[in-house]
Amino acid sequence: MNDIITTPTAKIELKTERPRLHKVILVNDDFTPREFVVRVLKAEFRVSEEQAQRVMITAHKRGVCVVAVFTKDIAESKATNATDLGRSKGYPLLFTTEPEE
Ligand code: TYC
Repeated sequence: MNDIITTPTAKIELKTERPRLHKVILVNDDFTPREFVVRVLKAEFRVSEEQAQRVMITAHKRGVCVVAVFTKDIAESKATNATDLGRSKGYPLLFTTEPEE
């Protein structure tokens, strides 16, 4: 009866792609005090005093500095929280996110 045996020829490749990581970027401004930027970096990103100083000074001199990389959701929520900490004190401090290449 139904004795035609077919053997599959196409190979199925199962690829699990790693989720793309997103950078959190600190943007310089002329108003937020340096110490406040450092305090926010330590509180929201759990970096050391030295690392926070380095990131703050880099953004201050170059305009922007990558703080850290996370999955999209974490990067976005940390950037929002950190930006809101500045806003709550009336500062224009800004953290943005962008996907890593
Ligand atoms: N430029 C600010 C000042 O001179 C300090 C500062 C650094 C603000 C980094 C924001 O992302 C920033 N008070």
